[in-house]
Amino acid sequence: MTNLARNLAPQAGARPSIREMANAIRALSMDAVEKANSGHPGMPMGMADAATVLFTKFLKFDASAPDWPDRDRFVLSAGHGSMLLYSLLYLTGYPEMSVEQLENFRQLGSKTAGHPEYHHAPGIETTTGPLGQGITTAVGMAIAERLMNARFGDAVADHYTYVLAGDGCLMEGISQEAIDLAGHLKLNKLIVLWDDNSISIDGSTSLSTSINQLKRFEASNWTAFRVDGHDPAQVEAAIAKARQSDKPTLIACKTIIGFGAPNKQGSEKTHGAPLGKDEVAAARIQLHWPYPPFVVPDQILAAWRAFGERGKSAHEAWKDRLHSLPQSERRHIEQMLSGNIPAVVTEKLNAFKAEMVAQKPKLATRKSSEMALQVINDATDMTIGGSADLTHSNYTITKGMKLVKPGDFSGRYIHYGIREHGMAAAMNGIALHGGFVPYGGTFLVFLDYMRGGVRLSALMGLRVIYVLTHDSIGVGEDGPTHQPIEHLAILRATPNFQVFRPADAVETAEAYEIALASRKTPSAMVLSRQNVAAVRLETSSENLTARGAYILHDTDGKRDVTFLATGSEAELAVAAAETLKAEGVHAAVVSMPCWELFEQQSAGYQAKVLGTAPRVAIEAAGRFGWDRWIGASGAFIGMNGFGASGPAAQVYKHFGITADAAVAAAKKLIG
Ligand SMILES: Cc1ncc(C[n+]2csc(CCOP(=O)(O)OP(=O)(O)O)c2C)c(N)n1
Repeated sequence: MTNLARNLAPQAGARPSIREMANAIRALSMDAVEKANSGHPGMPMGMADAATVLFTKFLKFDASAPDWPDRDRFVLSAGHGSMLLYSLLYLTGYPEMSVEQLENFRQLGSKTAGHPEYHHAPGIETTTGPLGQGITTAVGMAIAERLMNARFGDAVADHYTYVLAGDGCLMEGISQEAIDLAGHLKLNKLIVLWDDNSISIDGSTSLSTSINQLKRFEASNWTAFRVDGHDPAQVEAAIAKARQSDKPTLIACKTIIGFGAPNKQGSEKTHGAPLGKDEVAAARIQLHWPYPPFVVPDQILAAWRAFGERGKSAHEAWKDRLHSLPQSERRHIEQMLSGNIPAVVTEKLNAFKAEMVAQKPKLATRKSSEMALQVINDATDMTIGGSADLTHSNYTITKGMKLVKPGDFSGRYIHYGIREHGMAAAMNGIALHGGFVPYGGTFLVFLDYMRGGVRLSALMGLRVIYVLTHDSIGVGEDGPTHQPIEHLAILRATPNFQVFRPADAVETAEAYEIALASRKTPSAMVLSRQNVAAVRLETSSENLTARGAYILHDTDGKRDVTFLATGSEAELAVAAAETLKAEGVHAAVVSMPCWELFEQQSAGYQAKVLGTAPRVAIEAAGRFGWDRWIGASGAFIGMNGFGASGPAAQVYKHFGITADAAVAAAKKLIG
């Protein structure tokens, strides 16, 4: 140890202060950013004191068991400050977060990605980085906690959800959706620590906002107050008070960004760039932190590690409580927490499929979806339904479903309000929390309003089911603002996302079966407003939708042309094939409810289904993406631009999406 180090080090034997423990976060953060030559030191340095209070005085966690279901959740909504989280995970002794990981901050293959990524390391509760997502995801987590609590009581579920959010999170529009919903539902176990440093990338927040955040939160039915974020006693008192509130709480922590960097603190210069060698050296002196980069003195590390173990007894007590429950209740809880859907759901869906094959109903697929959901919701209590104020258009509520209400979480249907983006992120939170499978509805066209959340469902690999009705120009009179054209393409372009556009009730039931079994992939059910004819007329023991595409209507050996169709256009393809048959032309129809699953089939299966004859694709949406299936010589019947307002049948005709057009296109190809 150098002389300087000796002079500045904490007294041997003395218990490190909150400030000394917080300085470990500051030093690790500035050193990691410096080594990576990229990253954001300002936020971790500014919020280190408040985070230290939270982790050492309140947060219920057991670092050796990061997945303990009743742990408190900590969501770093200001994901750019990822080094704050990585430092805390290292200091408290979470598995996999070694000092080497901190040294490899932002490097390829490390667990310490630029922004926290779910699955990269235990203790990272959610992926954050797109500002505003974290706080909204946390609302979903807090809802899930209350849902579990309402079912099984405090003995099983009784934890807080803490969020660290910055100015950016609170400026994003999605945060209003989150705040409004959380306040309305009285999510009193949700506590947000706001890094109230008045700085964002461009400089002072006064460049772009004059809002009174405390009043904004209060107006949304929150408790809200301001403290000095560098005064541990004030932060501690505030969190203690928040935990007693019967509403969610905002604690504005007035902080100095980059606290400890003597020449740069308080300025946007610390937000997203390394401090530089000289400033790091100056900060070491300012913070009384004489140790080399990435070295935390034993005494301070030991204190942190002790806090990492403090929750063990609470964890053990939770396990004991679980084990002392009646066996059937315990099994029920364990099954929900395992995430496995009970086998009875598939059995009931199979029976439903058989019924639909027998009845051959002409139904809108949104209606088929409602019927499938009825079967599912009756067979398992794991599903949590909802809609962004389109319940009776999306058909997402089923008989017997009770509503989730302010302060009453015994129900299982959420009126998310007109908040598509908030709904998507909240569903991510419900899925991340565990115990439940969320599904939520809106019109397909409003996918645009929730893409940020949808993308994170896919990136994180969450089982979230989007029920997206009114899926084409078949919407009719509502006109082009409500007629999705490009939305299937963007969904299909999203990695790790299953897009189902079922053709009838049987395919709809099959799609739900797959979506429920897809533990690490979100799904969209893209559903028609208008009635469609049944196309699956024969019983099949196999889930054909699981193939992604299959021959719906075969020829007798010879094939002159192949129609590829999805959803409401499958019946047009079948009609076209029948017309052609009468004229001696052999046309096969391939139903393609899920491209992503078809891509996963063997080359042999794909070749058999697609055949070698010319292909005509029919889908009442834009062409983007179809060329890969129809090939260079194929034809596409669909939309070239935006739709138009008018009765659905007339709009279809107007845009030339008809069986006759399919027949004509086929004949032209065959020559
Ligand atoms: C949706 C979204 N828009 C923009 C960004 C880019 N961005 C990252 S941090 C930041 C500023 C955030 O300011 P603040 O929350 O005050 O963070 P601080 O400067 O205090 O670290 C911006 C604009 C982003 N990550 N996400």
